Amino acid sequence: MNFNLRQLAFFLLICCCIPSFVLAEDGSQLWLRFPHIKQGISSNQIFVKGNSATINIAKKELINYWQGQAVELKTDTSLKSLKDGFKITSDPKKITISSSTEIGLLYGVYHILRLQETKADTQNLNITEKPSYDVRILNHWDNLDRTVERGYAGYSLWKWDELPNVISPRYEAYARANASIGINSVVLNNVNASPNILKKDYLEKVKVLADIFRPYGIKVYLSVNFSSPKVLGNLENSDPLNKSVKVWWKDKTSEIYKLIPDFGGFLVKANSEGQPGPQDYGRTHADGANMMADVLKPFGGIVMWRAFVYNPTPEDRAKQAYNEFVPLDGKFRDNVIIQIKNGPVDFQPREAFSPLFGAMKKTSKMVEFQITQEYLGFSNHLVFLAPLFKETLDSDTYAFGKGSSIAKITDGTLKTTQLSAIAAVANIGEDNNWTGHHFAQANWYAFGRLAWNNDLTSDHIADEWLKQTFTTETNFVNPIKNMMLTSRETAVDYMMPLGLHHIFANEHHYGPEPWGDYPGARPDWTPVYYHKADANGLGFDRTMSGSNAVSQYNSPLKEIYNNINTTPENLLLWFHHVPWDYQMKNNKSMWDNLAYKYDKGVKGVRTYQKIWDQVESYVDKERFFAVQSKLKIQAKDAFWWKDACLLYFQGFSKMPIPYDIERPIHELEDLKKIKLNMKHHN
Ligand code: GCV
Repeated sequence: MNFNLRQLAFFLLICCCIPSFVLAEDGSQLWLRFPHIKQGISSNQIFVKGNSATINIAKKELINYWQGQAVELKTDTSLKSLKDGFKITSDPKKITISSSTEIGLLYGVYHILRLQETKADTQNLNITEKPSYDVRILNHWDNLDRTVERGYAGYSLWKWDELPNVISPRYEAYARANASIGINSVVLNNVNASPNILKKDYLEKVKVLADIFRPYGIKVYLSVNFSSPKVLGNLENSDPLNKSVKVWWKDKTSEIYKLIPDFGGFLVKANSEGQPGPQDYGRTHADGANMMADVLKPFGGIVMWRAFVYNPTPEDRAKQAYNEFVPLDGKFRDNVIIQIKNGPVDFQPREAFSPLFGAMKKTSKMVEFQITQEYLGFSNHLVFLAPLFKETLDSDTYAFGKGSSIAKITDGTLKTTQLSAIAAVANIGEDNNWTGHHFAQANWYAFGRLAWNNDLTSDHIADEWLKQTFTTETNFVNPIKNMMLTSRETAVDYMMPLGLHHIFANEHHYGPEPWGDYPGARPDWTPVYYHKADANGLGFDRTMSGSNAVSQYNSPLKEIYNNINTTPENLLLWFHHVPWDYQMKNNKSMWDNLAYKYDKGVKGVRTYQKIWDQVESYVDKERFFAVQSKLKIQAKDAFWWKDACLLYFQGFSKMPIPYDIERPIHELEDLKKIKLNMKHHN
């Protein structure tokens, strides 16, 4: 900025008179803002050997932003057991970051910058960090036409039409953001994969992205379509046991590795929701996955094979992945990892964890979370997902007795298998702020931080993110952190409390449609299939006398879930068909509890609006108003959910809405007429 003296005086006056003076921001800098820093240390305060691209990035970050002591970056092969982790020690004059890898040094640099920006102590450091998972991967559901399936932040970041010639600066910014939180792998394209991604011209575009990402420690993976040999190679079929199919994959894989020597491998959605797969030829998921694993093996690549399979059979959808995959345990190659959604249905606001995690002891397994808010209000609702991620990771499967949490099963602590990985469906798009809602950035951040260290608490992650993304002022951080930490439960309350699930409007999944029962549609794609409301009660009976999904859990969980009195109340309607007047622990009926939960959810969002308005002076105008507007939408949606669900279910319960809560403000018939024209890209 160039000021003349008068302007400078005016500027200073404004800064002094309004302590909360903050410049406009569009969120494009994510948690890497460094608002008060003009320059960091000089290059002669950095001691490091070598000048690889990764080392140069580390130096640049220090020169731009680090304002503390001198820094020594030391590669140290004795730290191999930390993998890409690092050690940081310090004295008042110097910080030493050591790692056995260069990317570990860069992670260490981001670590001290994070400490600086969160105003943590940087004087007395004695830190050792080792990543919880080897593969910390984002799954983009980006199509080649740049639409993003379940994406709510604009078009895809990948400008396929312009690549490989035109390079968007956002490719590097994206890699940097990921590296700053330890994400080291990326699947570029949708699991509903176009075979075209494997065409030569697309692979050349992929290579350019891989080259940009490499110095940031990020490997590229691709989702592949199982029919590729037939579609691209004109083969008779894509049968995994057909010799020419194997040769096709072998040749294609060599072609990829010639372009991208550190290519990560394939992600596969097979025989699921209409996608082709080995079962089209009477083969198993293991036959399909192993065929690909064999061709990737010589290059060090892996196959992430998804367990998200279900068909419109009379069998409970929640049981199908387990039924399909458990008999295949022990049959997968060691470079295959089964990617399992956190719940057995589909990324619902709350699900019981998938029982597959507690089974398949001879097979590598990884969690797939969904960062993009397909079932959580898109990019309109403020829902901080760390508590959901933690709930899954901390769930005890009892696979090896008490203490067999999903975290320990998947991160190698309970070592039964080779590979450790964790994935999440990205919420990133072309929007200036990357994620649509400013607070949705926190979910990208939270996934990365938990993939790095699954012991971190939601509180810690929210705290870090807020301080870097907004301000370290306690009067801002404390109330807003509290809002974030309660926001997932609030969303569950106003959408689907007590274990209700999948009562969303058809296809686009925004808003309620508990009455949804579409003539001719697959029953497992209708809300009535999931809530089963009738004159007797509400909920899906998955007990031994119902679908018997409880039997897929290890003892004592199967017994706990089988018994209505011991089932956690937040999963009651997931496992039981519960009478409307069933007395819950607070001595109120299930119906009353349902009503109070919906009301609590609405009240929660109304409170968030007040909390947000009270911190206006701490936030730049642009982001303040953007979040304020989104909270208004969220509040209206919460009312909509509450009224739609209570008025509809009341038709069965025939019980009054408790008189001490707000009365409905909608007519059920009007709500039933709402048909949103939302795009759903498959
Ligand atoms: C990529 C859900 C979503 C689909 C998604 C699918 C999956 O069904 O609605 O859009 O497809 O999950 O995870 O494969």
